[in-house]
Amino acid sequence: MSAVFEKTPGWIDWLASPSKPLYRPPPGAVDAHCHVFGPGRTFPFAPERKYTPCDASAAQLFALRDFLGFSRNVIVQATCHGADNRAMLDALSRSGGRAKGVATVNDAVSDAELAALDKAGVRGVRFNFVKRLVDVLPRAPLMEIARRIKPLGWHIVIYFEGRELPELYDFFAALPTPVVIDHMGRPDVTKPVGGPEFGLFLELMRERTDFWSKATCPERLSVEGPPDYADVIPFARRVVDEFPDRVLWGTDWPHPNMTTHAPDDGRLVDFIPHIAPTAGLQRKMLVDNPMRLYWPEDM
Ligand code: 0GY
Repeated sequence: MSAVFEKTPGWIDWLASPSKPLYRPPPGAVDAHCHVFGPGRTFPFAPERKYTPCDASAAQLFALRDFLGFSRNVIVQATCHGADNRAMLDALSRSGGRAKGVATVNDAVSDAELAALDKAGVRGVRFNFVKRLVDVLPRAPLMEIARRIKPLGWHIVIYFEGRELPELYDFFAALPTPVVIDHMGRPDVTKPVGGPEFGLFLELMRERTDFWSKATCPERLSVEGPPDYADVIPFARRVVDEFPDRVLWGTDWPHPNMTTHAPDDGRLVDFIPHIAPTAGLQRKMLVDNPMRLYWPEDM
């Protein structure tokens, strides 16, 4: 069935037949950063969206999970759906308890709606500061949302560009809940790992010991590109080495807004041992850490 929405021109669809990874994740591994899109006919994209994706359904996500050797997903609300979380919630309801969610809410959300999201498996909200994805968000309502979700035991997922961190640092450091940073704060990987830009991100992680980072998105951060994304490895290694108990990993399927290539999810899984070289580190990043954050009841 064709989608009712026209994709953004130049949109690169996700790869329908990824390669089988050579690396086998440990039993119980969690893909802690992925999305669902639509299907647009059932779950229309938000009027305020900055891009229109191809469809990427829950069934397709769960088939990929099994193919790659993962057990669970954390489904992060994508900006193309705005604060309409229905596609993500539908995916949670179809997962048999094997997916948890991160929602987008605005300050008009009611306590009853927050409670319903919690019951459905949502464990956090996402604040997005990437200017090509969202209009600038005023900080006071975000802080109010943060205050309101804290009693639920949720966390906040933040997405921003590394070059913007100096301006955002104090706001982040003042957030009252645990925080998960998307994609290592999107460093410019042409700059040194030991330089001031990545250094500020590391400083934030050190200052707030309840902050976590996803060592994700080599396909998005790399300048060298596939298949090895080698220029991203030193950054991800640094995060895994210094924060082994606060690092997560995910595919980022279905890879929104890729303009250079369609990432091969099998090769992305093969990236894992390059950034987490021991079985112990892999187990923390893929199983223990995401389970502690998203499924503490199952530990
Ligand atoms: C990602 C990255 C991107 C998009 C979104 O919510 C989104 O639209 O997160 C991006 O374009 O960099 O994590 O999926």
